[in-house]
Amino acid sequence: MTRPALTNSHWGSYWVEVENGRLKALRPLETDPDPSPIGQGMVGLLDDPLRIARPAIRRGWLDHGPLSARPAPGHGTDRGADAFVEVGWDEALDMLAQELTRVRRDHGNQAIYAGSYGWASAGRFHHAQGQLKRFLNCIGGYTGSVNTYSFAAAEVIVPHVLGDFRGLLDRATSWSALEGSCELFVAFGGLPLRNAQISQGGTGAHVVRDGIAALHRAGCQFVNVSPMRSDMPEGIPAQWLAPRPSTDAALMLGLAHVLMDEGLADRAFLDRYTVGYDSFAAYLRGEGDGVAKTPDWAAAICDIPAEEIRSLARRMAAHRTMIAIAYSLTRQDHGEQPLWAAIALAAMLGQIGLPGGGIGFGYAAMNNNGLDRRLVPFAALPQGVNPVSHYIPVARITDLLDNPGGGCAYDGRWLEYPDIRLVWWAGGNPFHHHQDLNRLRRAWARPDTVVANEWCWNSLARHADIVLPCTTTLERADIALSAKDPHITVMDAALPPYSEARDDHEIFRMLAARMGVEEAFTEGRSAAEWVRHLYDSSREAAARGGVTLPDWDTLQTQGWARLPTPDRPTILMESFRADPEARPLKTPSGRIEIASATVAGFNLDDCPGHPAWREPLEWLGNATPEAPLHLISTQPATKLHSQLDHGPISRAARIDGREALTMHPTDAGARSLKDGDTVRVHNTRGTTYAGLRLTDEIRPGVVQMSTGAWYDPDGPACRHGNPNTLTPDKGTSSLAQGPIAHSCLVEVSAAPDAPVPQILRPPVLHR
Ligand SMILES: Nc1nc2c(c(=O)[nH]1)N[C@H]1C(S)=C(S)[C@@H](COP(=O)(O)OP(=O)(O)OC[C@H]3O[C@@H](n4cnc5c(=O)[nH]c(N)nc54)[C@H](O)[C@@H]3O)O[C@H]1N2
Ligand SMILES: Nc1nc2c(c(=O)[nH]1)N[C@H]1C(S)=C(S)[C@@H](COP(=O)(O)OP(=O)(O)OC[C@H]3O[C@@H](n4cnc5c(=O)[nH]c(N)nc54)[C@H](O)[C@@H]3O)O[C@H]1N2
Ligand SMILES: [Mo]
Repeated sequence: MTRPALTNSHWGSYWVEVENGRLKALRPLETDPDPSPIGQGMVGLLDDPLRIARPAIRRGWLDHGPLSARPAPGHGTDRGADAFVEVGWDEALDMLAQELTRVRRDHGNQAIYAGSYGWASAGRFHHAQGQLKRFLNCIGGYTGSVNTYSFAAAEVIVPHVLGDFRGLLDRATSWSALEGSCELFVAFGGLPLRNAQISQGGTGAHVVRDGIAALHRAGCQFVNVSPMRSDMPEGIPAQWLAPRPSTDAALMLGLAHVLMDEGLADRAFLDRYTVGYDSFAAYLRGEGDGVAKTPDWAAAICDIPAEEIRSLARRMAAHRTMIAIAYSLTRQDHGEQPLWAAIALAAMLGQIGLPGGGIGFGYAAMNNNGLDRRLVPFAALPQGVNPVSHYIPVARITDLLDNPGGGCAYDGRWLEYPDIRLVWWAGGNPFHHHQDLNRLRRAWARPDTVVANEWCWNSLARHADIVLPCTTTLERADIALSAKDPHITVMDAALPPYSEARDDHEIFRMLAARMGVEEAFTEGRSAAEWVRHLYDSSREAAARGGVTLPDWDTLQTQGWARLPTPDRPTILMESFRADPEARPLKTPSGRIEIASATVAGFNLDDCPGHPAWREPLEWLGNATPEAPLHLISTQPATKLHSQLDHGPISRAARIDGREALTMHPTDAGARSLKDGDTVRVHNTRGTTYAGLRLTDEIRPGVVQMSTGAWYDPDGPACRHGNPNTLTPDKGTSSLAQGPIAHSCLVEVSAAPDAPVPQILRPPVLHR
């Protein structure tokens, strides 16, 4: 190979520089106008002391066998606190095969939970969850999960309203369609560029900074509706409206009331393209509950002056307006409502389907929302068929483990929780992503066995019984084929696997051989043959859609290629607007359902049949002296979730080795706290320690922490700054059951004697 090694990641494509067998640097691909520094966070990590070198078994599990993990009355397990014993691959896989056989025989396959939610790594073939699920389907299946932590509420409500969710997400009105036509961009949750560093499945070019700048140059005005002023890029002037967190639905209802009241709603659009406006309007007038949703009513909830609400509604009606909703608005209690209310508001403006107007979801949440791209159905590793019918909404994991035989309501159904005996995670980190980690940790003691495929000793690996060390993307050959990005990139094996680490695929192949299903699992292909097969099938699928991809050899020589841009900029729901009879939505009515008879028919008090205000579990409207501040836990600027938290980029942003907590100087003054202090952030669920950062770019009464600090438990506290020791573990509603991390009250106090973080030291390992 004459070209340097290339790699791709969720944070971009890089040329890989290796020196003396070690990763030296990652140089961004030359096509990237705005590369992310996150990639450099990998340097030094591939062979550092936190790398998992050999299979490891938790001491207690090894000594006493799986059933010992079940807590006897009066004492729990040491899962998460125990030492580990390193063993050879044969020993580890023999024990695991025996345990799988026992669990299946005694309890059935539904006793295996392998929802295994998480972002793993880019790469079409070496996708950890895909490999895990394919393997488990070869031996009779597993209990799985549906929806995401990102926007579960949207995934469930939007199909009732617009007939589809994912398909619409992929057809978001593009930056180029907005440029020159959008006059007013109202961004609920802002446009935080730090989040646009990420592109699921990889990217060759970060375009959001330029997209926003081009709109600004074309005369577009921005409104940043967010508790944080810094949610707008520097240099882009924006009106800042800072509502109380978790009250956007009320603000939107107030805006809708103005449109209705002042005759600004587009009746022709509502009549032709929507159903249910009349019952929504009756709710706005307060016909059922006696409460009119006026701007004054909204102002009392969201704390934006009523006059500002009126003036914004009039501006929205007078201009071509894009209503943009950050994903974060759906990760709060009743997270179904802000998005549904925003769709109703956009329908009242009558601009859906026009360039520059309508509704958008997740601009700047990731790089790939707002790209013009061909939607090619790339091939993925087939997962086979799962014979187990049990599943959970993904964020109900603690309830599942805690409450066998119980269940939950979900989208008009009742889901029963099976009795889980074995939990398996590959490519996700529940001790990063789940809420109320102290509660998860207690429930996590219940299963007999926990298995994790990981590459570093993070909080997931430390909470497992059987730890299987996997390779990183830089140690295996793959290909990045993201349906969300126009770039196709070769991912080279730039380095040999570290120590005894194996590819996830190879780990499952070795297990499949022990379980008598190797042929079914591999279909006779090696890993290299699979990568080639997925590429060739994808190339054929693309050709059928009129898109020519380079042949394998050409791609390997060039390293990367870019799909041609579509002829016309993408406009969400353009074809529906052009001909709603010929191209109806996939809703029962074929139209936008401002009110949904289906949702109304579920009879859920926490999610009625039209957008509505429901008081969140925790918000500034019910703050207490014990928990007077609203904590939002946003995405981290220096990494992707918990990935690379132990690397140089993430560590450089720490304050005394802990995550930062952002606070307004007024709130700090009231507590005699100053910038740089170590603080204790606490509520009844738990505590986390943090370093204080003062800024006037945050609404007083609101504090902010980024997610991703490796959970470092010390009793109910996290020494390191993981906000999920504080967040509540409740579903958005009995419709979607999504996570509600952004609805959380806390108090902040000085903590001069805070414990020193321990998690960046490797665990105790015996041989
Ligand atoms: N408080 C709060 N909590 C949140 C959020 C919030 O806003 N606030 N946001 C939520 C959201 S939107 C999300 S999507 C989740 C994200 O939660 P996750 O996706 O679970 O978080 P990651 O840290 O990305 O986890 C990926 C894991 O995969 C591992 N990994 C990487 N490559 C490989 C591989 O090749 N093989 C294997 N086996 N493993 C690999 C990494 O080491 C890492 O542990 O967090 C959620 N949690
Ligand atoms: N660098 C980086 N980028 C990422 C990720 C990462 O880990 N690191 N994760 C990726 C993933 S998986 C996802 S799902 C997306 C998530 O994308 P989002 O969910 O949009 O991201 P957040 O950072 O949680 O929230 C965005 C902003 O919403 C504001 N906000 C919070 N609560 C409220 C509220 O109640 N009302 C209003 N109006 N605003 C509020 C906060 O100020 C915050 O800065 O990000 C992706 N991008
Ligand atoms: Mo996410």
